[in-house]
Amino acid sequence: MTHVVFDFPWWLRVEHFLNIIFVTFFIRSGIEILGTYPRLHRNVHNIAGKQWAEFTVKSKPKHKYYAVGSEYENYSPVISLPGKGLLGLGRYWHFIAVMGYVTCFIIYYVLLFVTGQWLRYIPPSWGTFAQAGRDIVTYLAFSQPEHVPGYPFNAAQMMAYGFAIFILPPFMIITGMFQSPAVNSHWPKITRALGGRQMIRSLHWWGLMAYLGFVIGHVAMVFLHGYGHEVSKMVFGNTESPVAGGVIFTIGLAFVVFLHVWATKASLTKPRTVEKFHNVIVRPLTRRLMKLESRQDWDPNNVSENFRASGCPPEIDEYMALIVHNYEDYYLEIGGYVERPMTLTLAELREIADGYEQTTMHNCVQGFSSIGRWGGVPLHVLLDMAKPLPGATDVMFKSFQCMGRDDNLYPEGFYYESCPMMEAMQPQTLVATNLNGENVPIKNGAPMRIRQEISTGFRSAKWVERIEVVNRYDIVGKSRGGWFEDFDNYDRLQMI
Ligand SMILES: Nc1nc2c(c(=O)[nH]1)N[C@H]1C(S)=C(S)[C@@H](COP(=O)(O)O)O[C@H]1N2
Ligand SMILES: [Mo]
Repeated sequence: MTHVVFDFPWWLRVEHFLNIIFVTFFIRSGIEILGTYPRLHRNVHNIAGKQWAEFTVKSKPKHKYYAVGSEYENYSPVISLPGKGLLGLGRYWHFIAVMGYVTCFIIYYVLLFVTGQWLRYIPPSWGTFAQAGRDIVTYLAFSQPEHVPGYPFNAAQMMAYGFAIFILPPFMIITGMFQSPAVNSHWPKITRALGGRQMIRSLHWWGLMAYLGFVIGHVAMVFLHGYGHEVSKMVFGNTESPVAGGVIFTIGLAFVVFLHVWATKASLTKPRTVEKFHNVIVRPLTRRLMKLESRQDWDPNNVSENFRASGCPPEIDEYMALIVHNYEDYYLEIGGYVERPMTLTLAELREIADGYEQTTMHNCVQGFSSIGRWGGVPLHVLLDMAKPLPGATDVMFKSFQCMGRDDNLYPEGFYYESCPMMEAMQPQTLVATNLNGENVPIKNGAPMRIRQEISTGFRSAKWVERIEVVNRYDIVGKSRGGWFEDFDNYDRLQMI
């Protein structure tokens, strides 16, 4: 392998340019995502006041219940993509970038190994590590360290590039993946081994810091070594035409800036276009993730003392009357595209449940988590009783909660959600009547709420009145299959 000439082949230059696009999109959309729950915790229970970092000056709303969006931090669109607390769109861009980045990276890794170019990042001896330290001192004295003999850069650069190419990307992919409810519910042991949901989120944030540090250091180095000279290596593969190289590279950077401005503007003015683009690129992945079964086995004795609630309980008379009469008049309707429509009282549901419980982790799309021991009937059991007709594709859930009235951030209409039949048939998709051995509390969806354990929290409809099997869901509401899908651009297949 020693015969490999460490040059800058065309594929490496292309990858470098694509990386500028992906990494900057990751950083900006990542900041948007961080802003919707601008606190970092270590503990999966997110105990209030125990955060180790906070990126907001807003205090938490004082009211006992508050609208889901009221703790969002609205960062400026200059910093975050797209800014203004638009979590749904920030997530679209983050995951579009994931698909592009991972694809390119796989190709890039293969080429690095096939061509032997990967060896350029492998220190020739232990002495290279000490040399890297001395190089940093040299830089601090505003001089340039010598190249490692036979390599295209000095020891400090070798370390920094090696870290950015072989350590940081897998670290970000793993800590990113295990924030996906489909992934962490399928591999709960690995999730715990990595330190738990909030630790993983915090580690992903440290990765963001490492990327920011790398980008700042890398750009500073380029200027220190001479802009045209350095960037022409990434244009022509050599330093022979620093002026032309500098001009072409600058045009490339202007194109990256243009992409960011376009993405930000499109998100703010034409969210539907971004949504369609996202669905084409990302849904092949989320559809696959839907096949991962939730097999969560969290410790039933270590549930969250305060299972954090999102959203304001219904205030309509019908629901109030149910509470006053201790839910004795409640019955769940299961109907629609089924052979045998049914109504079931709470007592009947509990009889069918026969003590069934599952201890699972709640993943709010904003980023917080809780652990609860839920009791109830797996939805597939009820569907087997109701017998969906051939051609049934989805299951819809209608809530008692009237959003315009109860959650003042939204227009008039009842909260609803839906899921594809495959998700409805998942072993841990639950019609939940109990939380931690008690009736489900009002704040968490009394008397019955759905648990969609492979998806983010908003898909688990609370205060559910009716379950309807359908052969199409897009004729309800604004056609996207759920309240937050319709109003906040959250994806219906929110498995990540
Ligand atoms: N009807 C209704 N269901 C809802 C919501 C809501 O506002 N209304 N919020 C969703 C969101 S965003 C989350 S994170 C979970 C929160 O469940 P919890 O309150 O039990 O934590 O409920 C989901 N189900
Ligand atoms: Mo949520």
